Amino acid sequence: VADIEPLQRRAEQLLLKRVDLEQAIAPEADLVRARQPFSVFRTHDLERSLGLADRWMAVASVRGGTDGLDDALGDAERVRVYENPDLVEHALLVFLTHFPEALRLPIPSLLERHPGLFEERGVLTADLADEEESLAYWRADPLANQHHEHWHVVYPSAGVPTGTGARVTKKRHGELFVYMHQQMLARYDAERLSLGLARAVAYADYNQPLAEGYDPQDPDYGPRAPGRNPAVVDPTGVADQIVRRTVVEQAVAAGNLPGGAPLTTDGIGELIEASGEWGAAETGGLHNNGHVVIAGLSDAKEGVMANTRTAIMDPAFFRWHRHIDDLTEGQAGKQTPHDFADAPPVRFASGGALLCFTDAIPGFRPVGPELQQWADVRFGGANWDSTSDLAVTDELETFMTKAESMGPRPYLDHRDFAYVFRLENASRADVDVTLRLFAAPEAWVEERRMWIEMDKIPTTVPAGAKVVVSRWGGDASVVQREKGAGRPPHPRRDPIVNADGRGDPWAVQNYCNCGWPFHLLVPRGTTSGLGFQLAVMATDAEQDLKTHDPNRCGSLSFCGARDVEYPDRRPMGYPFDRPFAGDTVTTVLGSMPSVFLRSFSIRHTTV
Ligand SMILES: [Cu+2]
Repeated sequence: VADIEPLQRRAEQLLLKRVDLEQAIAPEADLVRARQPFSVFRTHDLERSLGLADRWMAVASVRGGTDGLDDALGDAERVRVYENPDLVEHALLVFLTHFPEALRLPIPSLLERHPGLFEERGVLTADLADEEESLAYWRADPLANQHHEHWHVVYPSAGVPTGTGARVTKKRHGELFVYMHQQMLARYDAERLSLGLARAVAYADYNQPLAEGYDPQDPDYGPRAPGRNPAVVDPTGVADQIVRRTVVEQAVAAGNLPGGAPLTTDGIGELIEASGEWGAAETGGLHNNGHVVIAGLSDAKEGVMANTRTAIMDPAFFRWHRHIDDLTEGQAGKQTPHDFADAPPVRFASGGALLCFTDAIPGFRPVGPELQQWADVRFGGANWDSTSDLAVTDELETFMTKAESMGPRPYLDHRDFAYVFRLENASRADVDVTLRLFAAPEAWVEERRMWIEMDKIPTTVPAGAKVVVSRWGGDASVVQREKGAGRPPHPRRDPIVNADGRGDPWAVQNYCNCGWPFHLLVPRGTTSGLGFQLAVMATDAEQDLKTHDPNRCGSLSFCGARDVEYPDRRPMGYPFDRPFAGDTVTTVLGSMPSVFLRSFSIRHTTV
C-alpha cells in the first residue's frame, strides 16, 4: 500500500510546478493544442478539463485508497507534459475537491500556485489618474480571488464529475450562482462608496467601448487598453451574445424558460451560466461567453477575465456582473412580496443587537464558552436593559495590514468583533429561530440588492424566556471557516488525516476553503466613519433550516454542505430576494417585532 506522505508531495508539485510547454517533448499536434488558451468559460475547454477530473476519479476508484491516489497522480503526471497547464490545474482542483479520498492531499493556496499575480508592485496602469487603481487592494486580494476560483471549482457550471462519466448538477446551483455574485457586487459597491467612487455601472451595450482598461502585469495574461470595443474586435462574438441576451430578456418578459418551464431564479441562473440543462445549448451561457469576449479584448494574450482565479482583478468583471445581475433582477423584481405571515413569536429587546470588540471582552477566545458567559452576565438577567460595557461599540474598525501568508502586499482587515442579540419569546412553546444578519450602507438601505449578508445563526428561544445570543464574527456563515477564519489568514488546504491515518469520507473539510475571506467581512468604511444599517431578522427555523452542524466548516451561505441539499429552504438572500410590499424596505422591516434594525458606522483607521 502506497504511503500518503510522498503522495501529498506529488500532489503539491503537480500544482506548484508548471510544465514549460516550450521545453516539452511530445507530438507536435498535442503541443499545438496545449498552447491554445484555456478558459473554464468556454464549454469545450471546460468539458475537456472536467473529463480529466472524471478520469482520475475513475482511475483512483479501481484500486482505491492510497494505491488509487497513486494511480491517479501518475496519470496526471503523464498527461500534463502535453496538455494545457491551466486545463490540468483546473482538473486537479476539481479532483482534489470532490473525490473523498483526495481530502488527504493538500491544495496549495492560489498565492503559492501563482505568486507572480500577487507580487509587490506600484500602480497597475500607466494612467496615474485611474481611480480604479484605488480598489486594487480589494480586487487583487489573494483570498478574494481564491474564493472566486474555489466557488467555481465547487460548482462547475457543467456539473460535478463522478468518475463514471456522469455529472451531478447540485440543487439550486443556478440560484447560488446568481446570489454569490450578487453578494460580491454589493460588497464591491460598498467598498467603492468607502473610497468615494460611483457604483459599478452595468456593461450592457456590447457595441459600446469598454472604458476601463486593465493591465495585470503578468506574462500569462494580456493587458487591455481603455476604450476597447468588442463590436470592433469580435463582431461575430458580439452578434452571438446579442442573441443570447435576447433569449434571457424574452424569458424574463414571458415568465418562461425557452423550453416553456416557468422561470425561476434557479432557472435563469442556469440559463445565463450554461449550467444544468443549458450546458450545451447555444442559447445559454450569456455570462460565460461575456467573460470570453471581454478577455479577448486584451493584446497578445487573453485577459484575466478568461480565468476564475484572476477575473475579479479586472474592473470589467464587476461591470459585466452588474449587467448579469440586472437581467436576473428582471425575474426577481416580478416576485410577489413576502407577507412574513410565518414570522416566529419572538421579539427583540430594545438593545437587541450589540456590536462588541473582542479585545475588550475578558478571556475571549474564538472557540469556547467565554463569550457567551460574559454576554449572559453583562446583558442578561438584571442587565437586560443595559447596553453599557467597555467592549460595546457603535463603530467597527478596519485597517490595512500585512502577513507572510498573504504575500507582499497590504490587505484589508478589521478589528475583531462579536455580536450580542437579545430576544424574548412570549409564547408557551420553545421556538427554534434562524437569525439572518444583513448590513447596507445608510445611503442605500432602500435598495434590496445592496444589502450584504453578514451571518446566519441558528438558536433556540425557550417558552416565555429572554435569551442572550452571542456570536463571534469569525463564525459568520458567509466566511471561510476553520483555519481560514483566523488571523493571519490561512489560505492553504492542508490534508485531512484522522487518528487512524485515513481520510474521512464524511468529512466536509474540502469545503473549508469555500467562503468569503474573513478579513474582508467588514467593508472598508471611511476615516471619519461611514454610516451603515444592520438588520437582524428572526425566522422560524422549522420552516427554513435544513441542517446545521456546528462542526461543519466552509461557508454555509455560499457553498451549502457537501452532498446534501442547500441548508436553507428559503430563497437565497431572504428577505431581500424580492420586492417589499407597498412601503419601503426599512418601514416594512421596522414594523416587525421579529426584526431589529440599528445603525452603526465603519471607520477606516491608519496606523
Ligand atoms: Cu464567478
